[in-house]
Amino acid sequence: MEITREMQQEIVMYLYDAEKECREVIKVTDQYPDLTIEKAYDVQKQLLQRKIQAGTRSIGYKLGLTSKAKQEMMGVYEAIYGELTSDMLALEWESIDFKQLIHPKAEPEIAFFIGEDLQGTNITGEDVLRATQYVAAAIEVIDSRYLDFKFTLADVVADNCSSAKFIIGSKMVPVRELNLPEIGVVLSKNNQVMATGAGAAVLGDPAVSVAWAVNKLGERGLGLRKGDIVLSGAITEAIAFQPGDTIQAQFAHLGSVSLSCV
Ligand code: 0L1
Ligand code: MG
Repeated sequence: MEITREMQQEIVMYLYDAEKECREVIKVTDQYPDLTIEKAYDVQKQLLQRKIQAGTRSIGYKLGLTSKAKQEMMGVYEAIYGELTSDMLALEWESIDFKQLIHPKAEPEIAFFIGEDLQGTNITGEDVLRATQYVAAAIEVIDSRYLDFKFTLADVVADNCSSAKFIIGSKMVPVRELNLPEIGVVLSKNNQVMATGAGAAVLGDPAVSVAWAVNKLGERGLGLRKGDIVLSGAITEAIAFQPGDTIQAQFAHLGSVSLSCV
């Protein structure tokens, strides 16, 4: 069954309301099994428009499913992208309110600060490095709107790739000073190490991951703009947290970034 414009609008409001009301919902493909990935990106874009109407702003992109482990777990061979909005940006010194989320998880990522517009369908990791002003440590909080964090690829794309919040560390480092695949990170919860990894876990190189997103955006006539922030993908598995928990990501060369949840 073709997913019509009306059906897309219905899906947009279904996901918009679930996020706003902090409640988990049955995945979209249970009702619309014919939702394709391309149509799911259309839904994602319309969901963003709805959020912009409500007062937020687009400030960049995030990559998901960038590790081989996560791709294999979902039986897919491609990453996905979602859009970051101004209301997702959380500050390290302000606690995250659990009541505003459903079942959040935290994952360490390298954030790129884009210094010049970048658009195309043949963009390489080198092109991304040239267009990047700084990189910084980041924690992304993902919070799927779907029951038990279970979904198909089309579901998660429509749901803006589980995006919820992100926090950026205070140390901005010129990207040319770093070898991104070799940057190590230790992810801790309440001072206990939960996971470790290195930048190479993100499609071999976080810059290659960002290039993948630019090429994918390019196919839709879109691209990165000067000033965009890009979260390049999770370096370790995502860790669930609850009120009272503190999560810290300690990066080599980039310093640390943390979140506390109340
Ligand atoms: O940022 C991410 O890696 C999440 C992508 C969507 C998959 C998930 O929610 O685990
Ligand atoms: Mg992520």
